[in-house]
Amino acid sequence: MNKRNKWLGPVLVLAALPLAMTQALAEEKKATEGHEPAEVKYQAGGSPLADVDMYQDINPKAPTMSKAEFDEARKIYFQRCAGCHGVLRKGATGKPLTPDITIGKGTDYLKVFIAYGSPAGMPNWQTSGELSEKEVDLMARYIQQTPPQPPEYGMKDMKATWKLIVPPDQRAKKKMNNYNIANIFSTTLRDTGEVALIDGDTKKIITIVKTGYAVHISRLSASGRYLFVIGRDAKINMIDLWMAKPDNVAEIRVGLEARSVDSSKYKGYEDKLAIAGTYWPPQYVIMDGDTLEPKKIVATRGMVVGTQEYHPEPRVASIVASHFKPEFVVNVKETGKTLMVDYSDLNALKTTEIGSAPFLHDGGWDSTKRYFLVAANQSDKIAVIDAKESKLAALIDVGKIPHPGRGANFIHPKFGPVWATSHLGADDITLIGTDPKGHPQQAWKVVQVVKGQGGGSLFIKSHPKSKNLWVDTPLNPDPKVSQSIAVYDINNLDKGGTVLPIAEWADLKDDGAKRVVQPEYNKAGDEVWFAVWSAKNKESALVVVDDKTRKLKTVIKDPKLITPTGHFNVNNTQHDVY
Ligand code: DHE
Repeated sequence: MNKRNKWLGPVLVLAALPLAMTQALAEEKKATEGHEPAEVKYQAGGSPLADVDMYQDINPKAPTMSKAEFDEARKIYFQRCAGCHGVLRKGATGKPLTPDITIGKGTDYLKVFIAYGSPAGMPNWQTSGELSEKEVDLMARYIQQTPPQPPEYGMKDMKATWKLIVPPDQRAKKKMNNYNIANIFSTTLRDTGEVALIDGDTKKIITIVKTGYAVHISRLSASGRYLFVIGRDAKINMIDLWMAKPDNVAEIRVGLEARSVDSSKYKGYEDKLAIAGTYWPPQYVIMDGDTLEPKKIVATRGMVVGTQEYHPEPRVASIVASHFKPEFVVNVKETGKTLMVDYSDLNALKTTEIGSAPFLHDGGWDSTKRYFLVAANQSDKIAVIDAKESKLAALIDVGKIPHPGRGANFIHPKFGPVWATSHLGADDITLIGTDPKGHPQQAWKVVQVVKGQGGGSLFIKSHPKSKNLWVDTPLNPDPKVSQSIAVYDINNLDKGGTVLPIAEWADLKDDGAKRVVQPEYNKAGDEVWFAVWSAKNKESALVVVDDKTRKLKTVIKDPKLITPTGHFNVNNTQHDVY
């Protein structure tokens, strides 16, 4: 449904609403302005908390619900709503939906809002056909009940799920296969809960490894031997790439919902520790890097930067390992704090807390790996963390909802070294100077904004050996834009981008969504890989493009390549090359 039709529903219904309700809706619109439909769609992914038992009390002021109705509504809430409104409904990027607010509004008001959405970004759940009238009524009553509280998850729970499949002393002493490990791609098969390990040289699938539910990202150990994969259910799989056929050697569930994992990279600590951050409970855990045995759990609940109000569920977003100190860089979303966690002594854990702006999400290193640039996405800012000095180097205003993935580093012909991000909420490609010594005038300033194909971008990429900058737009509402990629000449950005019809090149048999997502280079830096992502009952593919000629090189298709999304090159992920 296009944007105009989408908002026609509320306009028609507003005419039939009492004045008070019309005013209330207008106020609501104003209060939530700034939320972009692409961002809302992105965050409305299912949460594994839908199937978790929770504590529930009863609010006599809330409308009645049977237990069966409540359970059904709770499931829908965690599948569709929790990503924006929070597990405890205290508000995250969406508005708070606690009974003190919702009971006053009443069932009828809430039904209209859920059914028709708002121009500020609340999806039109009923008119889009996503929810039935009965389900909308259910949800309107549900959000007036006391929010159910998912359980905590501590050391005992983690230990109960920890499996050491092959202990370190029983593992291979040398590489037992002939694969060029550095050029393997770990490809997320999102909806089957697996990763496909693909040989980057031959483009053949080496093996498919079972992982967690709605698998999310892959990261490498410092040596490049171990691959860590995390699912949204907070299950981590540790895959040994030295095995004759790479497979799991350890696994653990570190919480009830998660997105990020990494391992120690500082000299002397290579492959020693791993870390994962969870969305629920809001905490991170440091594990043994060889076995995934959990060692130390730290909660992230606390005060929001600026307002200094308590937040009960600040989720752990991106985590990277510092190259300058024995530290993990842990970005806590809702409180807007970056924690520099010194892992040299887990019994006397030292943490430097750097406040910047709420809604820290994804980010990447500059080319020297001293500065970590992280998007405070709903704050429309990029925070620059100096990993050498452990302080905030800058907080930069950028366009709407920056979303860099890890971003892209390259040498700009005029401004020297820059790092670039694209945006979910704008068609900007924002370039930030990253060289305080050589180019002090440009350092931590937006030096150029290039026009992209449109909003709905998630990932941007370049390579030290390339002259190209690749920008995806998988969440753009226009299929022409979401199914193609724009590529720019970094020496002539003013010329504008060239659009390549990646999904068309994939030549898929089904008429799926075919979203083109995440440019990722091979080790040599002369090929760029893209996922063409369709629903799980439709054909998907990976498309490989020659970086120099920008021509199609290969299409990788296989019935087992179901819902491929992220694809992580071992060398580039291990060494943070982007
Ligand atoms: Fe991601 C990175 C969170 C939806 C593909 N995603 C990240 C990171 C976070 C995050 C915090 C940074 C991790 C790090 O560096 O340590 N992602 C979230 C969400 O909360 C969100 C918005 C909603 C959800 O329901 O999960 C979400 N992500 C998605 C998708 O729908 C994507 C496009 C497809 C998929 O497979 O799920 C997706 N996210 C990715 C990828 C990366 C990522 C490919 C890593 C990029 C990289 O280059 O390293």
